[in-house]
Amino acid sequence: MATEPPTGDPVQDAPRVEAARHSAAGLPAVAHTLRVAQRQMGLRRTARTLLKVNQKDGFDCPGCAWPEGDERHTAEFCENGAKAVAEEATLRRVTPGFFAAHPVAGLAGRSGYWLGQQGRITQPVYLPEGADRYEPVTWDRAFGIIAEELTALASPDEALFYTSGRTSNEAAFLLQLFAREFGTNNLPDCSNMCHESSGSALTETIGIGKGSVSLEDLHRADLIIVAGQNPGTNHPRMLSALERAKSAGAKIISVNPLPEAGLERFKNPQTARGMLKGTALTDLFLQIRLGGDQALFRLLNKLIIETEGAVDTAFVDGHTHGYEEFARAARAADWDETLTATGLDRTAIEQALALVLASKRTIVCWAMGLTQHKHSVPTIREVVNFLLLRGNIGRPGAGVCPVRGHSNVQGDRTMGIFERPAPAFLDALDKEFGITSPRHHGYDVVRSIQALRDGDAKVFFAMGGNFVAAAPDTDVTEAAMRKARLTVHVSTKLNRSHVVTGTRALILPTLGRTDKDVQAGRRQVVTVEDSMGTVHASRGNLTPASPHLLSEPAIVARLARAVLGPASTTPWEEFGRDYAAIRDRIARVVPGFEDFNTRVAAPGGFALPHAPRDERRFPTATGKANFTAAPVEYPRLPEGRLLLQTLRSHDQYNTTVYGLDDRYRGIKNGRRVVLVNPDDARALGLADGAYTDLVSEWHDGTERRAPGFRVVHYPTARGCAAAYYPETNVLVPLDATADTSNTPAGKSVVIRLETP
Ligand SMILES: Nc1nc2c(c(=O)[nH]1)N[C@H]1C(S)=C(S)[C@@H](COP(=O)(O)OP(=O)(O)OC[C@H]3O[C@@H](n4cnc5c(=O)[nH]c(N)nc54)[C@H](O)[C@@H]3O)O[C@H]1N2
Ligand SMILES: Nc1nc2c(c(=O)[nH]1)N[C@H]1C(S)=C(S)[C@@H](COP(=O)(O)OP(=O)(O)OC[C@H]3O[C@@H](n4cnc5c(=O)[nH]c(N)nc54)[C@H](O)[C@@H]3O)O[C@H]1N2
Ligand SMILES: [Mo]
Repeated sequence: MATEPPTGDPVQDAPRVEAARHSAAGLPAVAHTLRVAQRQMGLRRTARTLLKVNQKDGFDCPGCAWPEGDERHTAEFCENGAKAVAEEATLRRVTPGFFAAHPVAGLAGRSGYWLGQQGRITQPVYLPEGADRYEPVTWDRAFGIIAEELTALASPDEALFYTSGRTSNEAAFLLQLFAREFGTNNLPDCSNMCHESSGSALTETIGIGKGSVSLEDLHRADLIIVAGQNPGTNHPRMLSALERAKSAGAKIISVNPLPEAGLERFKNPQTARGMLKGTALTDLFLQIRLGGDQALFRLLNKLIIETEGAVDTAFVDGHTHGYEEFARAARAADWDETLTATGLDRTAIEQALALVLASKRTIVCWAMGLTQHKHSVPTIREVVNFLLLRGNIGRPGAGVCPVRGHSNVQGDRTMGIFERPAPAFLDALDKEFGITSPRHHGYDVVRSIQALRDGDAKVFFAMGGNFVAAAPDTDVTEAAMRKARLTVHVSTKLNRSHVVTGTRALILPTLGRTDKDVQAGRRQVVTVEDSMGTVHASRGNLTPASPHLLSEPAIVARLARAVLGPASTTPWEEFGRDYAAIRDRIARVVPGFEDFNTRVAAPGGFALPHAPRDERRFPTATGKANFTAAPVEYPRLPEGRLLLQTLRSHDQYNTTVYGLDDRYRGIKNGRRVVLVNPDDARALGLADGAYTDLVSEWHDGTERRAPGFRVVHYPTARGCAAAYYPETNVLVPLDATADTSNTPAGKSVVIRLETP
């Protein structure tokens, strides 16, 4: 039967390589979607769920954070959204019988793919000290165990509360409230590994860490620059917006070391023309070296400044600060150094400049290609400089567009999931609940790992996600996690983090986005915020995988009561029963959410205020948009080495592997591949199809090894290589992080290829 999980471990990594594709979506994507969905859900459930994705009366796709817009199609989802839904709505089940049959040590020998394929977890389970396998546990006992460990800590700061970005606003708000009432700001989240660099750079320069454009703006832009992002795989619905912009006359520049199929041509499955011919998207492809973006934008900025009439002086004079100092630094930009840093030729940069100067409305979109480098924050600040020069912020059709990953990662941050909360936020929280939140900062992801490693943190609680697989330096992270007294995971599916445990461990199974959530006899809705700051409701419609599941808000509410006891005056029971009551409190604590319950009832929801976009007001320290003038940095490679980026294949969602193909890049049936420019490979004596180890070299002299990768000759930029995460996280040193944001620098790892 199609919905049975595989029994053996099917990961026989035996990659086959075909020609890479030059277009994305189209018929193959539709066929692929239906095949994957049916395998997990069967035919009836496939139809029932896929028709509800991203509909105004349906649930928000648990895939990416791309917004839906007002005109929706009957099938408002993409191939990879459908895979995310199928993964959650699967009919496969992990029951107590499964845990009885599989000791944890055995599960730890399985691949993440195999673990994920086993299905939805149906009951809470507990791994007692010294036991070799998880056993069923009641919810009350589970909360009791957590309370026992938390109250035994010497300080609340020995506890860590991690959040992955699928959590609803309501659950996120409760979790941060609980953590602060308990007494800590240790609220690391996946954002620390994701768009933290964007948040850091934007808050300082424009006063708010979020993007400034709407879908409408994209449709109206003259020029869209997509830098360091692979939307064909990771935000497929963005291709429709790019197509629409193109048909209204926009130009698109892609800046990427890889030629990504989705940016070359989009075959829109919603239109007949799209299916047949498709739309060419990219007008100019800048095949940049990894980490060369700051140098590129700095030179473009110099060229703009040196072009008569190109700077929007009215905007610069009226709305910005620091222009003179920045302009001095920009004028000093050097062509030769830029060509070295970027690997581009002069003509390509001149073509880009021509498109930039011809545009009155420019948007820059980016994702992990800009955020996961040592110098990511200055790189993104340089993008801001670039947009400010020509007044491209706070004008229709123009602005910054950091494209978020997880479907509610932006909302979780808005709800206060942040280890460095603003004092004004804590003041409002304290006033509303009559508590005293700690004011000192907590740990982010990397510091949490260091704290576990050094014995400074002892309890790890995760609201979703797969911490040990997503975090860098796998061996160090896993060893750190094993030192914890207690590890707790609120999860839908099994993953690596459940089998790398502390002395005691709990798995608490929860409802997902697609599941119907009924509390005290009443159907509940949750809310999410998309990448463009629109907040809307989400309602699942499937019967939950098991009657034993609790919703995320119910779990936090019951946990909080178990830990804080009757002394807490927060109405946790009411919050667990009625999410509207949580929203009433959010409305009083978080600016922009006034009248939350009424406004979110409107189909499509409402847009949060964004001062730079709405009124060209910049709530920064200077009260203006800030130009910044950091020195230009780029990675320098020792002889015979390559710079590795760790990225996503088409068949995965972060650490969740759906399958072993990366269709657009022509890779089949395997994930242990390393893409290398053919000239570099030849210089290193490596034929296509050769096997090699990846050895990363860190400047403290330590080395890390990932064995057995098949070399694929691939047209990436010279000096650069690419391989999939999470397999390559063993190579990323814990200390290799971005300045200021502390985001792991997973897109610039110095490696050598070593044939054993
Ligand atoms: N199907 C699917 N959808 C997803 C996800 C998923 O795993 N699967 N993950 C979600 C999440 S959490 C996130 S954060 C997003 C991630 O979305 P992306 O950021 O698109 O994901 P990556 O695969 O990391 O791709 C990075 C892209 O940047 C390019 N790049 C790398 N380094 C550089 C550089 O130095 N300069 C430039 N200019 N380009 C560079 C790479 O070649 C690649 O095209 O997607 C979200 N959506
Ligand atoms: N080397 C390298 N490392 C990276 C990256 C990279 O590009 N390179 N990217 C980074 C980025 S951008 C991110 S965002 C992180 C991702 O880090 P995480 O968010 O921690 O990881 P995910 O793989 O998205 O988490 C998947 C798990 O979430 C659980 N889950 C799914 N849905 C739900 C739900 O509705 N509720 C609950 N409670 N649990 C659920 C399932 O058990 C599933 O196994 O990884 C980061 N790590
Ligand atoms: Mo992400």
